[in-house]
Amino acid sequence: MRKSPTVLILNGPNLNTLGTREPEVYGRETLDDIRAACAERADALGLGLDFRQSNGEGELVGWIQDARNAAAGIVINPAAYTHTSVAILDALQACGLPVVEVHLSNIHGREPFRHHSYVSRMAHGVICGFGSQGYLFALEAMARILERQEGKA
Ligand code: CA2
Repeated sequence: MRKSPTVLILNGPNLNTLGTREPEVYGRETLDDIRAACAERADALGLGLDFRQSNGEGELVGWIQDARNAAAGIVINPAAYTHTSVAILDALQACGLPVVEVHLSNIHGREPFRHHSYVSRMAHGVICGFGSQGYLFALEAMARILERQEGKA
């Protein structure tokens, strides 16, 4: 039987404290709630899931480098690093995997400094403003991208 392709979902700084403050912006769910919903959806889509969070830019870069040999695609909410990190952009570009960027909030309706994302430059697509549901949309989108890739192989 063919092995399910693994999708790596990466979460950036402070997302480990989700559900504890600013529920009007980020919702009431915790990152563990999102992890559980993603695991269920990945299973339904025939995907393996590796779901991680780090507060460190270097750790995220390391995980992206490792994904080259361990995952079929990356879904990433880089959190504040979205707006600052050329290192994460470079790592994503170098790893060569399809990337879907996700944000809980609509970054374009917020402060001007959140309107620019380094990652969007190379992402296949960006989902923002749908709260935790956005992660499920991102998984659906990744499943389609991988299906299309497989069709070409
Ligand atoms: O909307 C998103 O998903 C963001 O990536 C979240 C980041 C923010 O810097 C981006 O501009 C948009 C912030 C994550 C902070 O996580 C929190 C956790 C608990 C309570 C408040 C924020």
